[in-house]
Amino acid sequence: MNDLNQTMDFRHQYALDRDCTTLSRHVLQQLQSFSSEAQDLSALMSRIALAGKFIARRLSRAGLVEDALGFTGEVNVQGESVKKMDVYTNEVFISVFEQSGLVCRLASEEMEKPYYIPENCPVGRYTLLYDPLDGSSNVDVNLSVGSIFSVRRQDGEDLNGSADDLLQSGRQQIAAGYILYGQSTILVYSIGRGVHAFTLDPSLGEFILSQENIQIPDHGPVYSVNEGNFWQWEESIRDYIRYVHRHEGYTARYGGALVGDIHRIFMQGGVFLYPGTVKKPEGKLRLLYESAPLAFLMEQAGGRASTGTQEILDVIPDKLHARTPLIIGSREDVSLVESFIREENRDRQEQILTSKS
Ligand code: AHM
Ligand code: MG
Repeated sequence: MNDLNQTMDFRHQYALDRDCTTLSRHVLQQLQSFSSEAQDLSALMSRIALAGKFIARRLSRAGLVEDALGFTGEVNVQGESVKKMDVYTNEVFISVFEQSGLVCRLASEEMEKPYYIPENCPVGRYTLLYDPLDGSSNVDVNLSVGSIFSVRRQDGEDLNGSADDLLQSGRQQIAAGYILYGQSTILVYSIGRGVHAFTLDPSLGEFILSQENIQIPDHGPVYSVNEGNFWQWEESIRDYIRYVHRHEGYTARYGGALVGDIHRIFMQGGVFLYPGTVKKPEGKLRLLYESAPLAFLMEQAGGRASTGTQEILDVIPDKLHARTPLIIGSREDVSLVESFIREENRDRQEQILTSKS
């Protein structure tokens, strides 16, 4: 082999096997601008990615380090037992935004009220809303979990600290995404220009573009729901489940962590459901930290997200921790579930009218 061939062979072995686009560069490319807003969004995404790296690192050694697994013994604002990792992940997001000058407030599923970073407030006109550790029941059994995030512009001064401006629809989001801590760590985001996935290369410590412009199929085989709640649902949801049981081409997949289940739906199509129950019609999932960010991504990928009767992105919450039923995924599958709900509502209306006449 001559010298030139040897050099080529060396380059072939060690060169990058893909175009190496980092997250911050991708944001700037998407916006085709170096405006201050573009720089802000790029910096925001880099901070979120940094939080993801801290969390992925801790999760990867959770069985080996102290205070990573198990419960703290406390109960959070959602009435749920707090895990040690819930506390850690919540604090990681706060730490990465302190002294960033970017974010004035952080509102999280784990905190009753938003956390203010006063030194950022004169310049940081954004609010980060997040679920730091989604699916935390999976942590102690080494299964996939995730973080979900959403960015909104701060509307007004919020001088009394009421954060009322956050009680607006999901259409106010300027960015949203999730980080899935699974076999590898994947960050999926959108700034309203498509949905893009980045995979963390642990040896580089960098998220590298792995899938651009993700589009969800109009229909998919998967239905993802906790069927253990079957007898607590309204009849319409039970009818939908009976329908998929009786028709070929459907398969159930449910991992207990929304981020993992939704990632599968993004990749393969289908529908994820967390409906309300007769006793709790609003369901379990929180609008601002879970449903609205995922709905933003889903619409960007060509899918839909609905409460069953309304688009998730149109729902205006009455409080920070408001919950909504969630039906999200491929357009045709979401519409099919809605058709069962409409039918039941129509039957109910007819019964009311007949009983009055
Ligand atoms: P969490 O954010 O407190 O972990 O709760 C949300 C999770 C979702 O990830 C998941 O889809 C759902 O709760 C699972 O709930 P269930 O065990 O009732 O099926
Ligand atoms: Mg959650």
